[in-house]
Amino acid sequence: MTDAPTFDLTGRRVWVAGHRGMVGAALVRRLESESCDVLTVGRETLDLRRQADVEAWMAAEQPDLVFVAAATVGGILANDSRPADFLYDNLAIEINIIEAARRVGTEKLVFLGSTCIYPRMAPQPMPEDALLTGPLEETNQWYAVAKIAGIKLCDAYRRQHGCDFISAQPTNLYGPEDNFDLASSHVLPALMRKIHDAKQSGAAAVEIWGSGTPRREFLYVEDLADALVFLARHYSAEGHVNVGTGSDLTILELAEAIARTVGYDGQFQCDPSKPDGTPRKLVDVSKLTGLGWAARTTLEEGLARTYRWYCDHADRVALSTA
Ligand code: GFB
Repeated sequence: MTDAPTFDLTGRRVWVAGHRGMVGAALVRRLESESCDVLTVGRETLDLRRQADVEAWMAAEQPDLVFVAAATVGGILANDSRPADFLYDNLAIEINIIEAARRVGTEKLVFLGSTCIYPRMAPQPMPEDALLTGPLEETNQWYAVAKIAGIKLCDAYRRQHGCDFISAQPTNLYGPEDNFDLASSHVLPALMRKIHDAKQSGAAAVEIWGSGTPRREFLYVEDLADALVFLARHYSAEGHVNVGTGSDLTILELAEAIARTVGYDGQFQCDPSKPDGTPRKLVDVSKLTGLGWAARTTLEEGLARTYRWYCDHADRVALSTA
């Protein structure tokens, strides 16, 4: 059974940093069912990489709870080709928000990690204490180093300043508002778009990057948003908490599942010139289930909902990536 909340959301000012991204947008939708005031600010008003601006905005807005869902993110090729952006932007965003939260007396802060923080050859499923036990995957080490620093900042601020700052560590995510740009997206939206286009054009085959054999775990973003609200309420300790479904599949199996959702019966062709990345990254969710939370959305349901969103927004997606 879940313990009584350590943080009550009622009447609180809750800042979702990064509300236009997939995770932030899902958090804003999830918080609509809570009696709290949700704060958001667009990047045209506040550049989170500018420390003085972040401090001034937070001092004026006085959030009680902050979700750090803002980040420079992308799939395997984006990570590999823009190492400076992935390292600098993410370090800057997290140090600015975390330090400003301490200065203005924010009561609670929830930071988000990423599965690439774990060593490339971590034991599977990956427990929280696998962190920093071995070398990182090359393709996304820059993003990983920034995210590890954010987790450690939360722990350091708890130890030195007594701040109630916690970290959640989500597995690969998907859902409405995902990035469907083929050059910078993660695998799931990329394959959904490619398979949709192949169905429309009657193409006989769809290209899959790499060997199709790496295994990945996929969490529907609305489940993540629910887990983050749960952790904000119930978790108050040093050390991050994995958030996942507890099961994974190969990239080729994912492509087949998306093809069933889309209604495509063509073939898949692997392109070995593209990187595979980490062979497997399934997170161990026993810490989170022990706290009383488990994912609810099956991959089949999540794919169906995401595909419905994609079809409803296909014009916007096409325009934004032209
Ligand atoms: O999702 P993804 O880009 O990143 O790729 P990671 C996962 C796997 O899918 C890799 C393969 O083996 C890709 O080669 N794949 C097959 C494709 N077809 C495609 C395609 O059309 N597009 C893409 N993007 N992949 C990311 C990290 O790692 O995961 C980030 O780079 C972050 O830093 C994120 O941690 C959660 O799962 O390998």
